[in-house]
Amino acid sequence: IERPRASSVPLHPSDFTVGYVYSAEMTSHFSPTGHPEKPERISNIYHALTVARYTQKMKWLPIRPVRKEEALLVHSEDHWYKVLAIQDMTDQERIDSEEYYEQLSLYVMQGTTRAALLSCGGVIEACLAVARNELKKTFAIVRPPGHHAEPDEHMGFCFFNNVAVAARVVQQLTPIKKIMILDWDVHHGNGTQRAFNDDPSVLYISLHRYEQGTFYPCGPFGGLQSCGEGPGLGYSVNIPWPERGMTDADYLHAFQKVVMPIAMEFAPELVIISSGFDAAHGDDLGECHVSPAGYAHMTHMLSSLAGGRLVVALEGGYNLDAISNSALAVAGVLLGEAPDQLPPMVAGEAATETVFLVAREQSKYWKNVDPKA
Ligand code: 6DK
Ligand code: ZN
Repeated sequence: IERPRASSVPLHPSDFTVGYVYSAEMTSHFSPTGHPEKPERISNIYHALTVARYTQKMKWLPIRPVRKEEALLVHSEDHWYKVLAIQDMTDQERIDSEEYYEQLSLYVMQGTTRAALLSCGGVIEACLAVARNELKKTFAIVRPPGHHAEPDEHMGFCFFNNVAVAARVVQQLTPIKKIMILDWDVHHGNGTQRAFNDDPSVLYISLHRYEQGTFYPCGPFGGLQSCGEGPGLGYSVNIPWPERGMTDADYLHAFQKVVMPIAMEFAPELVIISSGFDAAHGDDLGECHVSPAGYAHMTHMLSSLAGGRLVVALEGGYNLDAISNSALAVAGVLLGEAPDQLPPMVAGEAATETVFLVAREQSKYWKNVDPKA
């Protein structure tokens, strides 16, 4: 039976194939003195998607706090209580601990715990909806971000590792076991790699700036030779850019030579994008030049995996216009629009050299990767 498809006719709930998570409640975490990881990051993205009439074509998924048993699939019990304790701190305790948090690149306030719980729960719900085949694709517009949060440490604007916890919950509650996490945030997701470093069931691939000792998170963990350990050897793939200024051409070159060949060989049942938009043109922290069309093309390529089961979870991204435009382009692809055509372009020398070195390293583990490419 044909249903009318005029845009003025609201979609029947069962017609939705794309969903999103957003709640203004996650604005309860903010720095009164100003900080790039601010509430407007998600409210602006949500506003842009609404103005573009995208949210009305997507199913809104209710958000809820992560449960303790879920968080403990990745985090220690100490860590859980460490984050919960933030909401019970007195003003004096908060002043006294400011330096401690600053050392970890964190700020905290009373509403921090609530926002962190919701952000993680939101990504869980976005992943479960796709893993249970209720929706094809979802976009989790959440904050605070998660990919730096380690099993026993909060750091780098992150409290719970939203994506890592969600991947574990999916494995526990659904038949889906093989999950790929593609992290295009400009920073290395040390927490996510740590969570799955020895686990072959979760493939972690990250493209990030890596100037050892100077670019956050600074350690050796994001290097191209950090490929996982034990049974997980080969299931962590780092593409470490040696300098600022990477472009669409550089990212697409890495996708062509390394990301997609490995992804196709791994054959995930679910793809989660740790989607920071801080490699976007105009981002002061990332200092790179990925365009909205560049993000659209990467999303489109990843949509070809896992029967189209794709979750986009927000991580970083600090230029409000850049993140809104990038999110719009990504959401357009989720909704089935073709990515804008990119102009002719070639990858730069630094990126070409990096991708070559990564391909050589990864060809030890993946027969699809050409070591000379
Ligand atoms: N601090 C992230 O984007 C977080 O990966 C990045 C964390 C960077 C910490 C070091 C740093 C600043 C910079 C400017 C002003 C204040 C603090 F987790 C994500 F959000 F995704 O650059
Ligand atoms: Zn980042």
